Amino acid sequence: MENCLFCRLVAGKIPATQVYADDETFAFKDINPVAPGHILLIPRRHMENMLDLDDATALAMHRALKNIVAAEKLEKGFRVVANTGEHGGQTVFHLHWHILFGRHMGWPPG
Ligand code: D5M
Repeated sequence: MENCLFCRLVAGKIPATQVYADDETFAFKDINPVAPGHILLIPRRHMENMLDLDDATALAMHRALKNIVAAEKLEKGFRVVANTGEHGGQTVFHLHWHILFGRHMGWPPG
């Protein structure tokens, strides 16, 4: 998708600080972190949100998440957020999981 920010990022047309990559997924540091650790995990293939996620890609995303958690040594915990749609606060319409860590997370979110 030519006009999709994260498609362009995964294609190397926009710089990113890569954290993890495999055949189906890509992870990089969020440009506007809201926690000491803030990684975005995305599928390489364009899909708008959680509702477009197919079974195979969901498995790949989960496997990537576990690899990142192990590599970043997140045994103290972390939070995964998938802002979805207007009321969910989504601003980039290529599915991404925010992986937040490095501090105690509050609840409820804003
Ligand atoms: O989150 C979209 C997120 O994408 C937001 O936290 C900023 C991040 N972002 C936007 N552009 C970039 C680039 N170029 N690199 C890294 N991170 C970026 P949402 O859940 O859609 O509000």
